[in-house]
Amino acid sequence: MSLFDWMKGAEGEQSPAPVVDSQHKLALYQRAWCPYCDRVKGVINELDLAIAECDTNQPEHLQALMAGGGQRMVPCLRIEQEPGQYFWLYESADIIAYLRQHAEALR
Ligand SMILES: N[C@@H](CCC(=O)N[C@@H](CS)C(=O)NCC(=O)O)C(=O)O
Repeated sequence: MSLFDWMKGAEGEQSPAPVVDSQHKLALYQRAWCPYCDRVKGVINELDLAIAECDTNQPEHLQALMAGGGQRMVPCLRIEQEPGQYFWLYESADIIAYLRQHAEALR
């Protein structure tokens, strides 16, 4: 392993988002007036997926996002990899890439 690889690991690179077999295992944390959220929601519509939305203007959803994902930033895709065990995917571009890549398997 090179020094460069070791340093990347030391920075705590995030593991890849887990692949799941149903859109019902996903939830999008989002809120109104967020252009990044709107971009993700546009792609969800385009792909004809039905993904639950959690509005972080509601305190219980904001609290769940911060407790699970560690940041208040939206959009964030919650992926249920095992019952009750979640992976939190931030960044609209990464969420969109994940949905496009796995759309067929999710339907
Ligand atoms: N690079 C991020 C930017 C997302 C972003 O800036 N979201 C804003 C809302 S539009 C946000 O949540 N800011 C942090 C905050 O309000 O606490 C992405 O593309 O998803």
